[in-house]
Amino acid sequence: MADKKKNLSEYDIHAVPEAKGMRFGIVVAEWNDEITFELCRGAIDTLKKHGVEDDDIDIHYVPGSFELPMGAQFVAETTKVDAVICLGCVIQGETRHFEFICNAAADGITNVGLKTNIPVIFGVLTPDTWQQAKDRAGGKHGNKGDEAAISAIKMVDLRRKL
Ligand code: RBF
Repeated sequence: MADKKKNLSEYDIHAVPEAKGMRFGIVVAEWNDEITFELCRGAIDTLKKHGVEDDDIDIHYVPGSFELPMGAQFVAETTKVDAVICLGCVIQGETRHFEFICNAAADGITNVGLKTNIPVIFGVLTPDTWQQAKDRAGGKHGNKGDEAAISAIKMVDLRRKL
C-alpha cells in the first residue's frame, strides 16, 4: 500500500474486505489538532467508504499522543468495538520530548492491542516539520488516517477469519 505507491491514501480497493457491521473506536490526540482532526476526517471517510455505519464509529479525544495508549485501553475495555484507531501527530522539530512521546505511544499502543486482543492501530505521524505533517494529513502524500482505517478493517477481518 503506501510503501509501494508513496501515498498514504492509495491502496488496492479490491484487497479491502467489506466492513459493514464492523465497529470502530477512534482515539484522537488534541495536540496539533489542525493535523489530527484531518487524520480523523480521513479515517471516518475511509471506514464509511468500505461500508461502516456512522453509528458504528465512536470518537474519543485525549490531550496528546502520550495519552493514546490509555485512551485506547479505556475504549477497548469498556465499549464493544472490533478495533481501535489511534491518531496523533508529534513533530520532531518542535518538541524536545519527541522520542519519549513517540516511544511511549508506540510501545503503549502495541501493548494495549496484545493485552486486550483487540487490534489497536498506530495512526501517529512523526514528521520533522509542520509541512511534512500537512503533506500527510490530506496533502500531497495522502492521509495517514486513511491508511490507519484500512489497516483496522484488515485486522478485524483477519481476526474474524481465524
Ligand atoms: N503531544 C502530541 O501529540 N504531539 C506533540 O508534538 C507534543 N509535543 C509536546 C511537547 C511538549 C514540550 C510537551 C510538554 C508535551 C507535548 N505533547 C505533544 C503532549 C503529550 O503527548 C502529553 O499530552 C503531555 O505531555 C501530558 O502528558
